[in-house]
Amino acid sequence: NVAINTKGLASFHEHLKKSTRVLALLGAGLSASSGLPTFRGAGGLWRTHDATSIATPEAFNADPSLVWQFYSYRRHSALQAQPNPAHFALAELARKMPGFQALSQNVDGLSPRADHPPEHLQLLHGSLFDVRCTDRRGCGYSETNFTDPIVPALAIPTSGIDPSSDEARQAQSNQVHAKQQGKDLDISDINVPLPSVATHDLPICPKCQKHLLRPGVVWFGESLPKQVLDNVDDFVEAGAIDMIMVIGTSAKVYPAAGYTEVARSKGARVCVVNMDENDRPAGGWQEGDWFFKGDAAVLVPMLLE
Ligand code: BJW
Repeated sequence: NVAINTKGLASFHEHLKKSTRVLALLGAGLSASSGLPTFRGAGGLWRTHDATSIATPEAFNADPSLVWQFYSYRRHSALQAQPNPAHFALAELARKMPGFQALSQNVDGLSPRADHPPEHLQLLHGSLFDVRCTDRRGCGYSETNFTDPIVPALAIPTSGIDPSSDEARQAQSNQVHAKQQGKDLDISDINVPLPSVATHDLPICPKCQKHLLRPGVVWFGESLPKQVLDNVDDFVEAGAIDMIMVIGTSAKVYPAAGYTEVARSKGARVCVVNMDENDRPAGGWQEGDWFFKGDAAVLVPMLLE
């Protein structure tokens, strides 16, 4: 499934060899061959939901049970998944090239688990495994938490449904079907009814013991972590950039997508790795760009070898 222009590969390798300051903008396609669904497009996580009905603070305030179930499922899937050769190749580049920074939009923890040095990895959209108190007036509690499920009520997809209801029978049959295929229930399937989990059974802050915890990810309308933005700005301001690799992202979400144009303004050439040639870098194609079509898990190790 790899359509690669060998002339392009040679010129890419030649340019990489001369490069000392390189960015990589990473998206969900990087983790696709680890078995984690992307967000948009066919098979995407949000195919049956409006993104804004889940990945916003308003959605969490309106229905924390729905939103926590979505994230509990995502935490579980990410923990089952393994980093793929592309995560390892990027981690290796980070160890070899002091002027390399990966700007990851992924919250799945696979780059850290591939031993990507943290000082070369900016988690633009946070992590599924950071949780923090929702109290706005200053509890300030946060922790890294890999417990799966994070609370017992988020364990069983059918819990909370009246066991005699049609909903429960449908959920049960979907679950049996999924289990027969060796899979967990697919929560993004609209045919899978979600139980309602009582708010008091959701993760509660252990410090204030009052407010809910929330996933430490960046939702629409929220600012990206200040320290992360500062780190990226410092890198950009430190000098010319030789190249930005744009890997497995639809480049539709800002400010992340905008880093391609920022890098261009510092002289960078652009290399896109994507299954879909319609997913252009923000600002469009320019003379001298590389496009490698196919699976990032195959292409990235070839590009970085
Ligand atoms: C493969 C493959 C394989 C498949 N190999 N490839 C400027 C203009 C317009 C709007 C804005 C703007 N600036 C800010 C905004 C508002 C908003 C925004 O961007 N909206 C747009 C959608 C229009 N941005 C924000 O709100 C951001 N905050 C912010 O800017 O604060 C200040 C501010 C607020 C309000 C107004 C103005 C300023 C925050 C954005 C947070 C995004 N959060 C999410 C959810 C995180 C939690 C979670 O995971 O649930 O982050 S949204 C979701 O999209 C997630 C992802 O990180 C992000 C990007 O998705 P990604 O990774 O690109 O995935 P896909 O599915 O879209 O694409 C996958 C790609 O892989 C495809 O191309 C496939 O072809 C490819 N692929 N398999 C290689 N094997």
